Amino acid sequence: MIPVALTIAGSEATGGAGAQADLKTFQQLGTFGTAALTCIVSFDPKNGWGHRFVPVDPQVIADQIEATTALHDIDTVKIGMLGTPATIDTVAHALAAQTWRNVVLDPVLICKGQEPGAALDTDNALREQILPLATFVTPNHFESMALSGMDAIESVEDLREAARRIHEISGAVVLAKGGVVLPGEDAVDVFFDGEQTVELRSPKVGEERVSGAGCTLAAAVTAELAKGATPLEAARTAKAVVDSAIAHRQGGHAPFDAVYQGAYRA
Ligand code: PXL
Repeated sequence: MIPVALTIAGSEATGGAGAQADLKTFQQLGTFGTAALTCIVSFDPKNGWGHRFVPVDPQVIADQIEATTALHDIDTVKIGMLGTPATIDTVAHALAAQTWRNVVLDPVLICKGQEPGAALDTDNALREQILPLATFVTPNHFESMALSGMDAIESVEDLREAARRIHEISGAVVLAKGGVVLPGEDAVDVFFDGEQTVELRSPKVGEERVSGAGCTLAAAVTAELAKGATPLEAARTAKAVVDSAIAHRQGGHAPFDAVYQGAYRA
């Protein structure tokens, strides 16, 4: 049997991010990809490519998770954009219906196009209801500050501290992403599993963010864990997948490019 990976995430129609990126990554890494959609994001080309965001009805989210988990033996799930407190509540309850070997959380905190007030409720619900369920969490620079309570993360040392703090509050393995935000030649991610801290480095590919990099990283971790990799092995492979996906990125008519996972070879 091919290992099955489930993503609980939003649709991003242009194919760069969200469930589309997750499924491509799952496929590329030799897993059988499944997806339960939480929301539909449509970029708005007439409005600076801002996000138009529509949540999926909570019962429909629950139905999708019920269907995939009933049909397949799934012990490894990735959680991407949830977007509303009602969705978070639904997903938290759906996850509680079975035991999981791996719950990989990409803690997508704010999404352009959401009201700041609604976003705060969503952030708090994510922290209270989903973060405790996570076994592996992949915060970016901004999410690392929000989750760790640190006012600034300006160095790899700061990122190491953030990873330690996020591990303390969640108990999860943390892969904190410096990305292009931290200064220096390398994109540095910090892995912390409660015992060892490992810096994962690779040369930056440009200084621009590429759409879908965060989704791809967490999806690659998920696929590798589904296949039985250790958390550190999964993190190393995921970083290589993202490096390749950024190097082979796809341009279009938006001011940002999108990752392409299809050139990666193990
Ligand atoms: O990259 C974050 C992200 C996650 N999920 C969905 C998105 C985005 C960003 O556009 O649209 C559905």
